[in-house]
Amino acid sequence: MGLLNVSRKLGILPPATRTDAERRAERIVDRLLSLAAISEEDGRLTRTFGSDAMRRANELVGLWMRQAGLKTSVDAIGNLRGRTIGSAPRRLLLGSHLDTVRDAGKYDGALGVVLALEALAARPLLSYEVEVLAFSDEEGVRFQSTYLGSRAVAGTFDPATLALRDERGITLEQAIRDFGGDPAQITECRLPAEEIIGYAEIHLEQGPLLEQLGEPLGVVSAIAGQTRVALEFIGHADHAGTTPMQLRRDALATASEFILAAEACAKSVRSLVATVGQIDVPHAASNVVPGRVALTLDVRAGDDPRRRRTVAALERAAGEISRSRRSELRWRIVQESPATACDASLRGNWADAIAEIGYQPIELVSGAGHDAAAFIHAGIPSAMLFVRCRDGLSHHPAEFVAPADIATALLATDQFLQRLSAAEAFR
Ligand code: HGY
Ligand code: MN
Ligand code: MN
Repeated sequence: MGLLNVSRKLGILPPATRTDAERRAERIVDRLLSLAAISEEDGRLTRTFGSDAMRRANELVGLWMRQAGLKTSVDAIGNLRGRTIGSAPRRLLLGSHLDTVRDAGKYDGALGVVLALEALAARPLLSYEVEVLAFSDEEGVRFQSTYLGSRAVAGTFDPATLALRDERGITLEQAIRDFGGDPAQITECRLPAEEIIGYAEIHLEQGPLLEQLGEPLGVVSAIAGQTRVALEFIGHADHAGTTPMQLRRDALATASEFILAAEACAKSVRSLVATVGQIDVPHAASNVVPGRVALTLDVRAGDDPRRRRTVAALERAAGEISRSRRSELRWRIVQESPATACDASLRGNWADAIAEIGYQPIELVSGAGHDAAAFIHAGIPSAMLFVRCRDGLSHHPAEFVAPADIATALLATDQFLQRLSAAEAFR
């Protein structure tokens, strides 16, 4: 093996040139624009689990994977997977999610997949295999789930979630079949732990810290825990014109009192956030007192006992408000994910890679959930690289990551892969 190859294997290659990285970053931006045009809604980007838009996104990204020299497949839960075909006994998992929230930005999820492919397109000589994972459902928009795709790969998929129903009453199980997957084969998505070095994810920060610090990159130390609740207040539908105020059991007024109580409660608890993101008044009409209201509650904190205490307090508050208005409360925890710490060794590798290319390795906690949490829950070493985003904005169509910061993230990823190769070669 020539000196160049040995040096490459040992990860002591000088970083690719800035100009080269900026050229590659342009292709990433072009691809993100192409991907953002694949939506299930006109005029805005929305791609939810099992949709035709997800199928078309898998087709396009699958083509890019094959252009990067990867062997592609779609697994039983709709994850698109592309892997190098070599003889190394272990593999690094790289990836992020292809599903989006409604009216989403172009970078959330997609950046991690497209940037990973760009890093591999440079055909780095590595002492391990790589598998790029483009997950089928991280946001949980359609089923109020989280990490469906990554939990399947990590081996922690809960079969009970197959019974979750979307707004049309379609079960997750049926949606998987409709997409061409096989619920009975989901356990086959799992990779044997002994084959996995770990999971690495590149993701926009979705917060303002890096921009405030004037740094393009950060290393995630931990991912906040989250609880997702489905609530329903059941009052009584009545005529808006003839029902006296003191006789009403107005479910929307009850929900409104709860929403403000949840906001006040979260403001009083340090390092915790609570959000009612969805509210639905079935059979709503302007001249009908709302009889039923369904809403979602999302509670996040880096401290799990604090989050759980707050969720319990909010359930009590919802019950008290409901009783005071002669209504009934239905409260169902749909999903819970504990706070997770990223792997120290992989975090150190990201930090060294960032320092190698001349930047400060800022450490920060992620308030947003990420597929990396599913791997950490399964005991698989995982770490994330955060990339600065404008105004910290995300889950919004104006979400933006500067091409120069994408180029910097690419240089850091090149270094991360090479450093890991040296460590794996001498393991
Ligand atoms: O909701 C989240 O934190 C992530 O964007 N899925
Ligand atoms: Mn998101
Ligand atoms: Mn995301």
